[in-house]
Amino acid sequence: MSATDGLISFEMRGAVALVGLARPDKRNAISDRVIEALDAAITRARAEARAAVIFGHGKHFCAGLDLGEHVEKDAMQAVQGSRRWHEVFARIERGTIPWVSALHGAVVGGGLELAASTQIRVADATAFFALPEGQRGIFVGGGGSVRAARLMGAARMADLMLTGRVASAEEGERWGLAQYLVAEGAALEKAVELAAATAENAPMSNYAVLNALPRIQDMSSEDGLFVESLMSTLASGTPEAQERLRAFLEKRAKRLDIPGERAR
Ligand code: 1HE
Repeated sequence: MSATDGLISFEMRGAVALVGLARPDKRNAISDRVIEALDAAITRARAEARAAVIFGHGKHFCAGLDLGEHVEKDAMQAVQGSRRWHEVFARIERGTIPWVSALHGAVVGGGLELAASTQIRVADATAFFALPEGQRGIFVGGGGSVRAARLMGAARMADLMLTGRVASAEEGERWGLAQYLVAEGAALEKAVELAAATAENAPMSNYAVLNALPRIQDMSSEDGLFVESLMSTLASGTPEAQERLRAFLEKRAKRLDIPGERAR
């Protein structure tokens, strides 16, 4: 068996790693083995790719925590499990390569927490978002109270958790749970396209977006502005930045697409 244990698929497309939750018979529910397989896939993606996409095989992205496994755990095992999710998802959120999630069907509980750890989320028209922890008698444990609450706001998250509300793909996009909304079946292709675009950036710029931006959100404005200056100086001091700046000035770089000029 590979390190991804048959529970996660791994494929390279150019510079982009495609990581698939491959447990469709259980709606890609996340067990301890799935978390370890995901960790192995993250390690491999970091070594082999410049960007990565995570998606779900079957009809749903992910139905969250494996409830069958969870029900057997005592409090100590449960807290250790939650902390392990935090470690693994942090390697996506604040790692070395950008991650894009392609969302369809259920993006529920821990599935939403996983998606919230990626930098870019693409939802297709079938995607729906829910946090049924309240109905299951538990609480979020995969970083949702931090990451998902920041994306949609604590009031919307409280509503989802208290009332069992299921948000549609359109609502999810409006609430900030996905930055892109595409037609049914088109999320993976769009996610790969976006990941390939991120792979073209200077690695140090991507590193700054992944590691400085979320930390600056946790700082006071003054500290954030100071860290921003340090990070931007570090990034612009690299030979790659110098070459990219010169390429623009010498008209060797592609200019931005100006909206309105596209159709011409
Ligand atoms: C599961 C899980 C699961 C499905 N753990 N086995 N998550 C939830 O509360 C969501 C629970 N799941 C559902 O509401 C539905 O399964 C779905 C809406 C996602 C999909 O419905 P459907 O009709 O496609 O599938 P199904 O018939 O409900 O489920 C198919 C199988 O997957 C079935 O097993 P089978 O052996 O009877 O075939 C289900 O039991 C199994 N299955 N979801 C285990 N989650 C770190 S804290 C995070 C806390 C949470 O994530 S709480 C939210 C948990």
